[in-house]
Amino acid sequence: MTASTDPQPLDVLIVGAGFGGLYMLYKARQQGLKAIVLEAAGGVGGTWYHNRYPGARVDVQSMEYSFGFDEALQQEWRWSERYAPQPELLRYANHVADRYGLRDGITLNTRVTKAHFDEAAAGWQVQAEDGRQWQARFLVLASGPLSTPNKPSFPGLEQFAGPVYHTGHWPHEPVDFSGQRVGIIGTGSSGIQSIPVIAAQARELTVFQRTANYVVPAHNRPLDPAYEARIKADYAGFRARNRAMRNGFGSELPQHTVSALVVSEQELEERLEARWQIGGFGFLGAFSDLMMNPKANALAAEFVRRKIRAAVKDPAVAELLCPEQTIGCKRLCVANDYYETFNQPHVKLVDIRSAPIERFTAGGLISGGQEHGFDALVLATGFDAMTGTLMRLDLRGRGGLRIQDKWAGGPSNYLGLTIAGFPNLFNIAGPGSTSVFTNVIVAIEHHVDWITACIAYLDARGCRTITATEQAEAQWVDYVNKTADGTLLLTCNSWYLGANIPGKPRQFMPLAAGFPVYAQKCAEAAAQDYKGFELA
Ligand code: N01
Repeated sequence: MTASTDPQPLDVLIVGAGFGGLYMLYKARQQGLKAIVLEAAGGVGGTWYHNRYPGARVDVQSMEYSFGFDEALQQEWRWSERYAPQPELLRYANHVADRYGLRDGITLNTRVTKAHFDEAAAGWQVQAEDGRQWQARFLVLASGPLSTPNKPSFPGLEQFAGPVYHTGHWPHEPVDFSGQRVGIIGTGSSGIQSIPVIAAQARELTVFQRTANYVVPAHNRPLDPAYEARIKADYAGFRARNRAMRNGFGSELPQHTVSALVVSEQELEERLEARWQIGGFGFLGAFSDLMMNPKANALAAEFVRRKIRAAVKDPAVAELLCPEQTIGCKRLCVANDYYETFNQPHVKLVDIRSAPIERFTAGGLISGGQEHGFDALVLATGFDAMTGTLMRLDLRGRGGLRIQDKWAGGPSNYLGLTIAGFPNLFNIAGPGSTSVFTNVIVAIEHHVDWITACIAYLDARGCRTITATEQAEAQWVDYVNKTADGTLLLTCNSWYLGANIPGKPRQFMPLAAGFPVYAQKCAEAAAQDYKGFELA
């Protein structure tokens, strides 16, 4: 392993051993580059290493949410379910690390805290928490868009006597809620997946909800061997069709070009019902304008509210579970049996919007003047998304420019990949790219392929540095903002906007242009000799 004593700088230093870091290491080595990964955790897998809460599973179908870079890998790996559970995804990450001999390039239990650009060396000086240092020509941040848990500072939380778990940082030892009274705060994707599973174990479950969310059924089931065989018969074609989709997945569903506003009531119902029965994100593709037109969106939202009222027996609880915001503005949730869970007598729903949490006590919390008791607390309160992990790094570019100063008003970058003032630095699946709007593995493969091609280009021409120009970056930020402007994505308080973190600048962070358009723009910049960059 290259550490401070090694006089030879690395070609590439990669931060994070999730899917992004693993593929980046593989690809860099394929290209003959000397590369390593530094990973804070005790194992590979990133998201799937940390998010091991009860019920954690992917909500993009397994046959799509997997690497497509190697035909042999995609042929040999077998998923057990339509939506793979977290332990299987973690096994997959470990399989990839072993299959491609990546482990000797990965240093675990090593949290990068500092990375400074060194002008004289035209590269990066990187330091870990324990003081070890590395030098590298290129720095690739594969630290994940959803990797820094959001732990709100609830008054008096430290007084709570029981254990507190965060879904995004779940312990590795088994957590047994049998016979316990459990409280859970948060009803986003993590909360919604874990609530039915915790309810099945706990003696009592109290769900503290600030904002109700739309949940479409997953209809998870064992993977159909006939479906698997059909996909594997032309996996490359399947991948290519998915890459041509706006979100990088879902090519098996027909694309509807019809507006929800022009069909009869019966046809509206039938089409939405058909997508409901299929399950998953395809629900929002039932019509062409659900994410563009508020009236069309309202029809789909009302359809889901009718489903909630039909599923939940207590009308008052059903009403509380009915979301008010536009559907799809906050990320749609996909899960099994979520609404039905609230029919169980030991599951209670508490509205903390009308009666906010006042404070914690040793035995629970007080909201609306009423004490709610529980033995263990689960925070399903999400992440400081997209920028949180970088903003906690001592990351300094040219002339000592700090990322905290550069991004004080919100993230800015070029192509979602590079930051003006930070030469030779690449960010995988970060803000300004379609990252979290796509099947993230499609986003990762695209980013890594682009980055490695860029490094090959620079090396072939003897260039030492590449830096996005201020002008290209400003135009890109403008493009990211304009793309969101025409949509309903700005109509609610989502983590896409940073609205879940008090004090975070309100800026729409991911690019809503769709993956094919985005990939085309990245390819065009590369084909025009890295237009928008300064090469030196
Ligand atoms: O986090 P979230 P998540 N007081 O931010 C509430 C991916 N993911 O971990 O909506 C009270 O969505 C907050 O309330 P509100 C996926 O991209 C994928 O669930 O802000 N409540 C909300 O209900 C997802 O979108 C998968 O009013 C507070 C919840 O906590 C992303 O990760 C699975 C609060 C947080 O929801 C994040 O999902 C899981 C406070 N102070 C996650 N602060 C799959 O692939 C926050 N909340 C299946």
